[in-house]
Amino acid sequence: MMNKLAPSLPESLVTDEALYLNRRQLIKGATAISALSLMPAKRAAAAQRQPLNYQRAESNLDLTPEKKVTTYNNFYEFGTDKADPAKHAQALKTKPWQVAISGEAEITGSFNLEDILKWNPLEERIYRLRCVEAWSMVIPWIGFSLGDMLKRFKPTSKAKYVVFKTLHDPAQMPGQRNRWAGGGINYPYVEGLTIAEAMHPLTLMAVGLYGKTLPPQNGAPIRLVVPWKYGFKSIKSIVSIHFSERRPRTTWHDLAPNEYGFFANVNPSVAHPRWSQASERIIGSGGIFSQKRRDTELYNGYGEQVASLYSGIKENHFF
Ligand SMILES: Nc1nc2c(c(=O)[nH]1)N[C@H]1C(S)=C(S)[C@@H](COP(=O)(O)O)O[C@H]1N2
Ligand SMILES: [Mo]
Repeated sequence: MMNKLAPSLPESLVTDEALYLNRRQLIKGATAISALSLMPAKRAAAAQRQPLNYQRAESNLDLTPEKKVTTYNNFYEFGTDKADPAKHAQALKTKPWQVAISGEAEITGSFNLEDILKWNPLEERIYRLRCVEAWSMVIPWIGFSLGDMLKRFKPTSKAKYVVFKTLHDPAQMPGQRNRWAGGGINYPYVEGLTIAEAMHPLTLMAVGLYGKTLPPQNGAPIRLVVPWKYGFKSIKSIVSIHFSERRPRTTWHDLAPNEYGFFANVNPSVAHPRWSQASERIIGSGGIFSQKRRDTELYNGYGEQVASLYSGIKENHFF
């Protein structure tokens, strides 16, 4: 389904980096103010995405158009507007990239993404994404099971939780420079899963979407995707993974403890304090006046696979 009202990205916005840098040279002599007006953030060269080799997936879900997936984003490190990440994240430096492994595991240390990528073959996973704001997408991710990666580090019996952190680099991330620009979040963004959730085969470490490496706005070069939980659990641009004995503090829970819990499993019958979660807007399904909705499913439709994770849990795992 194409969205006729969606603005299309003009060719002028996707000029390659060399050309863009040449333009910068050309305007060097201009005054700062006119340089800025010639180069609004929107004109930043789109980050180059590399094609990936991966095993394709079959799915009968209707994919969200790629343009929507890469222009309607939540990545508060780059601003709180849905269009901000695509505008402000293009210069994010994703090479070289390292992920630090620490805590309750036999093997810890810093690992290059290039090496991590050699450990497991890449596969496509077509998953629903349900944001806590009551909109949804269907995204063809490319990655590998988080559990397959974590097993290599031999977590100890004390590893009850896995804690993830996003890059903290205010020089690259304008949302981290002040509270107002970054939506009030105390950076770095932190998320966590129980060890059982982290080891579940559906839990994905994604490095690509739509056949290519992730664009920065979607969490390049490596991000989490937990399809049965609200989207805020799926932390982007990960630089640290920590095995912990204790439940960590997590970003959205810290920000509004009465609105966002640790588990955040999708449930249509548990309303957010300020809105219903019973249904969701399908992003890319039509224009402002014709956008379709669907009923939200328990565990976002993945209950058959994941409900057993919560059978022994007494606390409210829907919060
Ligand atoms: N570091 C970080 N990760 C993040 C966020 C964020 O603001 N910062 N937003 C979350 C939210 S609310 C959602 S819905 C998803 C959106 O992922 P997408 O932009 O790839 O669709 O990313 C999640 N991961
Ligand atoms: Mo979200």
